[in-house]
Amino acid sequence: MASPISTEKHGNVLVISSDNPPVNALGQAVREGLKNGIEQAASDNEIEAVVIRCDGRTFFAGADITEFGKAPKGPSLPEVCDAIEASEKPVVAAIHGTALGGGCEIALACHYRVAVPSAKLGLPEVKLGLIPGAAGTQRLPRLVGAEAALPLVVMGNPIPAKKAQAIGLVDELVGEGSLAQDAAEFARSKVGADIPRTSEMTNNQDGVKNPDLFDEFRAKNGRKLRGFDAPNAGIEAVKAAGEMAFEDGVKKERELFAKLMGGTQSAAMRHYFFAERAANKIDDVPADTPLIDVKKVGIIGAGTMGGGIAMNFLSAGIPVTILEMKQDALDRGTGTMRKNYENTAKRGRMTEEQVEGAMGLLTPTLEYDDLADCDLVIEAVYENMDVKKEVFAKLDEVVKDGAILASNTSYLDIDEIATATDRPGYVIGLHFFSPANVMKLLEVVRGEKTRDDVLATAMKLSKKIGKVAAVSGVCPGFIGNRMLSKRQEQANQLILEGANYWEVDEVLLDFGFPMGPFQMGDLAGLDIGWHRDPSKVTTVREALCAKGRFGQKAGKGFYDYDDARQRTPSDEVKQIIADFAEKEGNAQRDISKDEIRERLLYPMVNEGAKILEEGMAQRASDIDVVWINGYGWPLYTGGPMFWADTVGLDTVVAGLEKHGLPVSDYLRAKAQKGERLT
Ligand code: 3H9
Repeated sequence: MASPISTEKHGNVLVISSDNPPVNALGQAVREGLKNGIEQAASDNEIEAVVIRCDGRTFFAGADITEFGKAPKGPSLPEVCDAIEASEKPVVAAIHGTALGGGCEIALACHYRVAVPSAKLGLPEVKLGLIPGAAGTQRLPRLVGAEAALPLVVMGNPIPAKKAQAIGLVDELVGEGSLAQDAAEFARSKVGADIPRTSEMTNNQDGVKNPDLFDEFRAKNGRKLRGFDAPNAGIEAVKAAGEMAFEDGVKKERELFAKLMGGTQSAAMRHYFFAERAANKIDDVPADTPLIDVKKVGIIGAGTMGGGIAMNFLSAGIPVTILEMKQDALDRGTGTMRKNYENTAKRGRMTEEQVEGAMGLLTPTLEYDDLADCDLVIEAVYENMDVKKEVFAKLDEVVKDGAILASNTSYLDIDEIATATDRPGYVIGLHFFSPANVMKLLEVVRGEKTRDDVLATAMKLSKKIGKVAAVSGVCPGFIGNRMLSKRQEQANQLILEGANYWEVDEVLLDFGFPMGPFQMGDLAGLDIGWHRDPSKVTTVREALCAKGRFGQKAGKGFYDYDDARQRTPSDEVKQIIADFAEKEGNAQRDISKDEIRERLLYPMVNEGAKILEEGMAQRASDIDVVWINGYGWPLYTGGPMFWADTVGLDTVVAGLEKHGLPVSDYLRAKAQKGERLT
């Protein structure tokens, strides 16, 4: 097979090019080719300088993740980096697209880095539960200092070329259209100059002079990093870079890297990386399905949900017409949207111009007719089948043919909604999660008659508005809420059997969720869907509402809240629960944290298995995508399905049986055959 690496002489400069689509991952053949290219440059007397560049959409986007866990073949990435750095002829990295992970490490091993302004550089290994493993944690701080290196290594977010230049990671910005020529010219200008080798630099001494830097960084970012192993290893490695000789630092990095690579967190996060990408693909919809051009979006309902949904499109530069029934509701809704944008601007994440730009794309209206020329209309009205059907019948009447009609329902039957129209093929569910302008997940609900182009367009659009999409079939609650209801059932039951509700929350917090079910209820409002009759009390939740305990907004729900929203368990609620348990004749007992965890999570796995069996999710990993992005399931466990595989399906089945909970045939069969869900 032809090598993905080619070389070409441009006078005294050898240009080494990689052509390994889609992202120039540094697989075996690429590494071999790079090493050969450097050797060729060394042995050719006409050559005085070298440029390393890539064809296609990006510079090397990292090591080839598909090779992880397999026996290493050919030169390792650290070897290739060392060979580049050791070159006696200056080597220049010519960067476009994204120089990520191993790609950034290649660039760090080069003697100079030039980039186009649109390029991004970064070390995202932490997002795969790893740290850089080709001396990135040792070379980067030597080049840019420990303080500037820490966020790159520990948080993993790439930075634009301009910022990279400001911290010293990029030497020169060059024209978007002339990278190859400019890089060669730059390389030529360095012939004869002393060669700057990153491994010999000493800018990392800032961390030695001020060792508090590391603890301060940890303290500042602690909340975001809670539960993850890799970020701490990253901090340790950057610290080591200042304290150790390069070779020793590299050894330290390798030890940390190898430990992470062998651990479950990295396996889980690598699973998630591919899961997110797989979720965007629909098995029976061809990749080349023609898309519907969505140039204008209509939203029905300017409440919290409708407003949040609208913001996604406005932020992506797509004009939105938003409809309400009454002027004051419309004004309130658009006012909230503006306020949200302005708050983002205050935090420095948007400019005033961008706020005005987004709001300028919004057209508020009270007339259905104004939705006529929209390519996509999403309704976000009250969750009631009759109301939804009425809205869809009206839309069918006024909106142009060929437009997509979507419902944001979180559990209603999309197929039934579609019957209100004469175009069921154009009806789809787009279930956003609250706050819709923030939450990453979009559950795309495929109705029985939803057309391929409608579905493919929804998936494409989700990417454009920065969402992570997963497809669900039509079933009550779809993937996410259907599984959530099983967890909630157990949570409600556990507190009637003697578990304290704050312990139930704590078990999930310890597991890695941002909050437990009772905290979540308090945050969302316990009065959602309440019948508003304080004399009618059939559940603990209704009993709380009857006493005005509506949740955080009322200062009291399951918990009492102080002015700083700190929560404490409430004696009143304890009594309410105790009274309820007595009335229902529930014997009280001590319930261990293990039992709580198993009873909350195993039934979710069981429901996930049923969802798979019924074909409501295409693949187990789609369920993981839903739970990680929509419900705070900890990423480092890989999602409920991957987690169940890690625990062992036989253990899950045994646990369900021990607690007297149902086991689906599908799950039992998988466990018996020793198979995995993912
Ligand atoms: C590393 O470097 C370790 C080293 O420090 C040490 C080693 C010793 N490998 O995301 P997209 C595939 S760790 C293999 O849809 P985009 C991806 O699966 C690595 N495959 O495109 C998809 O395949 P498919 C550190 C990869 O334009 C296709 O490429 N680097 C890799 O939205 C297109 O991807 C990273 O973590 C890979 N490294 O985004 C960067 N990357 O079409 C990971 C992508 O079959 N990559 N693929 O579904 C990314 O962040 C994004 O892919 C990127 C492009 C921003 C580059």
